[in-house]
Amino acid sequence: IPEPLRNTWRKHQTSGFKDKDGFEREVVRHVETTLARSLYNCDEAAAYSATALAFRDRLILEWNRTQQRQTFVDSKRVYYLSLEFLMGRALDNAMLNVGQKELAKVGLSELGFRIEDVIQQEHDAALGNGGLGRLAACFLDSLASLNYPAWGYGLRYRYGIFKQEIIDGYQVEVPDYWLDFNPWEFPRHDVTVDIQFYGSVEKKTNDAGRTVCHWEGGETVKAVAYDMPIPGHATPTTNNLRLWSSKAASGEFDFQKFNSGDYESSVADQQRAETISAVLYPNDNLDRGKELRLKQQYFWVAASLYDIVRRFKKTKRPWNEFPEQVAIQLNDTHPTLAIVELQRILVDLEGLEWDEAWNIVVNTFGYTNHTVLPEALEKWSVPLVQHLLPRHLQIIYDINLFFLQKVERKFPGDVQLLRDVSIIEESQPKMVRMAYLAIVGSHKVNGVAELHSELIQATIFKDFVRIFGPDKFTNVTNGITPRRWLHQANPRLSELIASKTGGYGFLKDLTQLNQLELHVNDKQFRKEWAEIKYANKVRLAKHITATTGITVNPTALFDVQVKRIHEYKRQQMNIFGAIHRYLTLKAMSPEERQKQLPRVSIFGGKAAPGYWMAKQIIHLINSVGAVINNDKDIGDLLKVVFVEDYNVSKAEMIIPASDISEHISTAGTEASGTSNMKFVLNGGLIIGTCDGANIEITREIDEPNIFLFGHLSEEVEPLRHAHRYGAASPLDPDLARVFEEIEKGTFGNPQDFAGMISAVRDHGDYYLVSDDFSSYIATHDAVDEAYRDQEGWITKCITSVSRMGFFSSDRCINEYAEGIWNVEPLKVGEHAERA
Ligand code: T68
Repeated sequence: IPEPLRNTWRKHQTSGFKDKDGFEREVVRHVETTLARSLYNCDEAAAYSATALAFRDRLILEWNRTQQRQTFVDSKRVYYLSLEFLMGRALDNAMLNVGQKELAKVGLSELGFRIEDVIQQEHDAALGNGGLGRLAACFLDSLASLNYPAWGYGLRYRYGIFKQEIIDGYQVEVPDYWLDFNPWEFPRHDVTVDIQFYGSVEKKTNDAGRTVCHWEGGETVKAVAYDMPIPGHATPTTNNLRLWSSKAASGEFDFQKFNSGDYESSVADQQRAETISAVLYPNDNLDRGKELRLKQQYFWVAASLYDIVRRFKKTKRPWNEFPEQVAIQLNDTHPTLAIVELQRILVDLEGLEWDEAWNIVVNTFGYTNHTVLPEALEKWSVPLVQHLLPRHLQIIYDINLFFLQKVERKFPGDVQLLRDVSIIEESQPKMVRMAYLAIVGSHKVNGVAELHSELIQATIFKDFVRIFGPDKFTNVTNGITPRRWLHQANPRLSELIASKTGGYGFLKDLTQLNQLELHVNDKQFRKEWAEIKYANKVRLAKHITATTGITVNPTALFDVQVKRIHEYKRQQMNIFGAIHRYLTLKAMSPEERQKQLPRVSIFGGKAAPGYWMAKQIIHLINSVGAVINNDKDIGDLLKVVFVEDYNVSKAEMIIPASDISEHISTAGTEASGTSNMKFVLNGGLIIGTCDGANIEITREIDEPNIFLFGHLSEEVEPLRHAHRYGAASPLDPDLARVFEEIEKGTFGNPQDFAGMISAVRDHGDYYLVSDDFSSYIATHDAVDEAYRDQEGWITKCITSVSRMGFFSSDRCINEYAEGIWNVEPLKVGEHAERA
């Protein structure tokens, strides 16, 4: 727009509602015009839609300004590539982050609605499986809150993680179609990228006499951008999450085929293209190597890189400045093809020399590893990659060749080493080892908790530490956003903390929580603390009764394990422990029983649809619940509850209601865990193994405030070895008693649970359930003891919360920014005017 006309624009620029009246006006306007409804038929769903649209309008204006500012300043940007973003609900978060929740609460009530009910209308954005996807969401919140110029890139799945129903004690999966009404996304039909698959590679000589590779033929699919604004907390910065959706390249079905009567195949192409972004793979910590998954990965990576490169090229800078302008973080190996794709762009399309290009690539990428479990390490079959991405396979072979030459120079004659570190595994068929490719193509590799980072350097990546030296490998312990996981999930606790720490500053600097320790003996404060926990438990108890029909006593100890169901996380040990408790109670006299502490054992989590053992665990939990919960001898002393369809919004209700939560993975298997941090931050204690971030939590809050048990990670391999070669210790007697009861049929057909039992008793007990069982049971007895002393318990809770400052994702993002990305936050005030 020419300068003389810009005044007209400036005169009419809006900034969204400013006060309660303005908010109400916007809601009414959206109800009446956007939704075409009126005060006579505005239900809670419509109230939600209109409120969301009112906030969206505000966000989008800030979003625009943020993008203008970032373009104007043109400093280095961070791109976070993740196949999963487990965002949960957006409205509450948006209201809190822009600081307008109170206003909306009053406004909605004047319009006839309770804000809590309106918030509950929103469908979770569930584009992730578990910890990895939720971590990406916390990172986006921190990046925006700290004013980093950052974008997330992901896939816009039409179906997120399935909805779980429990029918007759079994998990049933129901599709999660979440896009019916999604006010938080902006389709950018003008931002599209054509993505190529299949075809072949031709070598040609260009005018300069240089051989260049042309990737030709094959099929093309269109990527369409959908943007979601990511508001920072108490800052105008509103970053962008760009999700790609797939469409047929022509955009329409084939009219020629249609006219000639070939109706089916005329729509088939379109459907095939749309399949790419149709559904999230529901496996966590498991790699299945499916072609469609590889297609998803390349589709997303190629579209994102095209976008990033396009943005860089607009600045007209020389290519060697690319790593000074762009940092790309790979969330696990899922986006590793980005390394290959950038090398392809630079060499094949931009004409750079291999070495110059490779230097740029390596300095651009960082890789985060999230697991040591061998079944989760991604590998793609060479024939599959050859077929789908022929040019990329050539580049991977070249990367490998130059890498192995380097290894050979450093360790001459070590053929075994060459075989061990080769990006190509010499198996049948040959496989591309994505983690190795990610290491070779990145300048930094990090694990997600101290123990985990040590383990990857000592085990799966040890040869790479020898080759590249230790400086390439680092640790960034995970964190969580206190905005969602304290302020939003537990508003009363947040308010109480604010009253003792001089306001809400702790939400932006979580170390300020340490001031709470000064008040640990303040009677009134402790009383309010306990009341809040109780109120949160009452709320959860109501939800449990409403959804399962089970009544639970909110004064009982709430013992919670909510996370994906996986053998390594050992929900089976937890339910065996509950059976043991039941048998112990049954064996007592009624008088003795009455002295026991009442407990509610709460489970929640999804099993991957193809993970038979995990489904058996869910079935056992429900079957045990059905017996115990109806046993008159037991009454309130023990209840076993499975909360259906655990997701982010359920977590926001469950976590604040926990007294003790379980983080009991076999030592060395849980990379970090992040819910452990959420539970402690919400005034719950934890029982756990010396694994992942539990170790650092212990260091921060101190041993007396955590219930640790079980074998240490260095003991795990020797024990497994002993199991395998016969020298194993016999089955734990208490566990044997539990198995006996299951096999007697007390909890239904024993055949249904035979697999779980034989995994422990007959197949080497890989996850050491029997080895850890006695210390697990003894530690639960210690939990009971500690809980009886309510005053002592509250002291532990307050002390722990006050020491949790380290686990903010803000700290974590600052570590990435300094140690890996070399980026700085934008000073918002300073540049806002100029832009
Ligand atoms: C989790 N990983 C780790 N993976 O298990 C957890 N995997 O310890 C850690 O705290 C968290 O990452 C964040 O670092 C996962 O959640 C997956 O969900 C996943 C998904 C697809 C393929 C493999």
